[in-house]
Parts: sequence; C-alpha cells; structure tokens
Amino acid sequence: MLRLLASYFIASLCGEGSFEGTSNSLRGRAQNFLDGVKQKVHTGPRQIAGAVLRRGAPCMTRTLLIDTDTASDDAVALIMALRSAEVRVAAITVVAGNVPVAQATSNALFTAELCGSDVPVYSGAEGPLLRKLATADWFHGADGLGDHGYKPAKRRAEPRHAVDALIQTVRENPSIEIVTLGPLTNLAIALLRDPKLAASAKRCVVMGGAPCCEGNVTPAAEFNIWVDPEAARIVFRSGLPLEMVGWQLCRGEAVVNPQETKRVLALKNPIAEFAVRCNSTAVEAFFKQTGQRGMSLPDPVAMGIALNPALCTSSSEHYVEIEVSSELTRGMTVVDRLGVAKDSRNRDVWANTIEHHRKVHVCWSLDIPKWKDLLFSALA
Ligand SMILES: [Ca+2]
Repeated sequence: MLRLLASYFIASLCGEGSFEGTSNSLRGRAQNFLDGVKQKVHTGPRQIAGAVLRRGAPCMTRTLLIDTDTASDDAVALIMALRSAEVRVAAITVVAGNVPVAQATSNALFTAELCGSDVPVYSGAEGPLLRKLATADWFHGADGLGDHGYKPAKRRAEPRHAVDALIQTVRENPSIEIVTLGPLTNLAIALLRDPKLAASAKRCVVMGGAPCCEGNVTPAAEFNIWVDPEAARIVFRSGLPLEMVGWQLCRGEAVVNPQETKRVLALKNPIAEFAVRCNSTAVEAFFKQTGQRGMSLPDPVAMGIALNPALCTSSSEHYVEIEVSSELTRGMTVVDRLGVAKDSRNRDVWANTIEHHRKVHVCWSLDIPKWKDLLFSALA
C-alpha cells in the first residue's frame, strides 16, 4: 500500500500539470525504484574537470548547473560561481529545503541580481518526493537570509519548471558539471524521467551527507539528505559521477571566524556586506548548536571544490547508501570506507549496491587556506 501511494505521489508530482510530457516510463522507473528492481547504470570511467584545472589549461568552457534551496550559505555559493571567470552558470534550478521553494527562488533571483547576472532561474519541486517538507528557518531565518527585509529582485523566475530546465540543460551541455546545494528532489525527478542524464554530466558535486561523523539535523544525518532521503537514494543509485562534500568539511578551522568576517566587511562593497549580513541568523544558530563562533558555510565549501577540485586534498571512492527506513538514522549516508560491504555478513544487504551501482567520490579534507582565498576573492 505504501509503495502504491508513493508511486502515485511521484507520478502525480512528475507527470501532471507542471511538467512537460510524462510519464508512463517515469511511473515505471519510480515503481522499479520503490520495488527495488535492479537497474543497470552507467559505470564508465570518471572524468574530472579538475584534471584540466590542475594542468593549468584554459577552463572558460566549463559549464555549471546549480541546484539550490537558496538560503544564506547558498547565496554565498552562488556569488562564488556567478563571479567566477572560470565557469559559465547555464542555469540555477531551485528546490524546496531550507525555505519553501517560492522563497528560495526569490532569494536566488536576488543574489543573481546583486551579482549583475542574468542567469536563468527556474523554480522546482515544492517538497520532498514522499515526505512533508521540513524547512530550516530555525537556522537561516524565516526568509532564509536572516530576515533583514531584502526587497524582491526585479526579475522573475523563468516560466518552465526546474526539472524540465534541468533535463534540457544537461542534454544540451553534455560535459556539464552539476552542483547541488539542497535536497536532491529536483535531480531525482529528472533522473527518474531521463535516466540517461546520469551518463551525460561530467561530474556532480553534492553538498550533503555526514560521512564520518555527526549530522547537523539529527545525530546521524545532514539536512539536505535528511529532508528527502528517497530522492538522495535515487541520485546515489543513478550512476551520476558523484562527488560528496559532507557537512564536516565546513567546521573547525573552515569556519570563517569573527576576525575574518571583519576582513570581509572591510572590503566595503554590497556583495561582501550581503554575504555577511544574510548569514547573521545562521551564525547565532551555529554557535548555539556547536559552541563555535563564526560563519560555517557548507554550500560555499562544495562550490569551492566544484570550481577548483584541487581544494579537496584527500578523497576516496566507496559504495554509499542512504538510509530511508529508520526513524533514528533517516538520511544517514552510510559509507563503506573499509570495503566490508562485500563480506559475507554484509553481502545480502549490499548486494544490489555492489552489483549495480557506482562508487561515490567522497571528499575527506579541504585545503582551508586556499578555499578561504577563493571565497574572499569572490567577495572582493
Ligand atoms: Ca543549501
């Protein structure tokens, strides 16, 4: 019964009204997923744009698509990408997460306008695939930007749905790099509708997960994965060349401390001022949560690694599964770091993953000084 309801929900979400085309195939894919039918996915060799970067070759041809639940740290990440001379942002697709999707879309448009960018912004999924949306206004403020009363941008979102735009943009840009900064709902729906997208993207950098430590929304899970774990499971099983940038990377020395925040404000320009001010609620919430003072910026860490893969100083590839059943560990990113999934005691649980799904590139450490240089130069 639950599966039938879930299938109906996804089918109605994806196939009627707001999306172009439909749907029998999507219904089939969703049902296959929910029924655990084994599906062959692309497992070819990865190509990392960073290899080009590290050789110092020109990289003006790099194209990004950013999927975001735009709140305060997303806004800073968007600034980094929109002001980068090394990439072209082909589209910003917006998803519900930190705030409802209408607010997140408004925030993305505001940030793009502040950067003088005319990048198309598309509004997308209004909530998770199967669950009720849980926002993070307790962290980012009711408007996601610290509740300072920013006026809406003059520009409106494009009329097309974000999922349609995502599919078309990836199809038209075969070497595109996708960066996800929010729950994976839009991307999961796109992959259900067109599984071949997974083989088209050059890489997909995911801000999400807590691969080695505690979560920020439950003891086990990071917010983006926890909000829509079913979507995350679809994406992690899709065959996309995923690079997972977990929440732990934006803590400790990576936090922009009060002295560094003063340095940013001393730049005395509207973008730097906005980047600090829109994070005011987040700074207080982070202090309450962790006892550490300063701006913790998970999305800008992921964007930094997207822009310059060399900022990820250690990484390895593993099978990763997403917990979708347990109330205790919902949204947990379970990483087979020691390669024990193939052991006889685990094989029954992991067999489908091992036989049919692709390993995930998990980033374990960040070049913090160079990341901060990149961040501060984007705000200058
Ligand atoms: Ca985000």
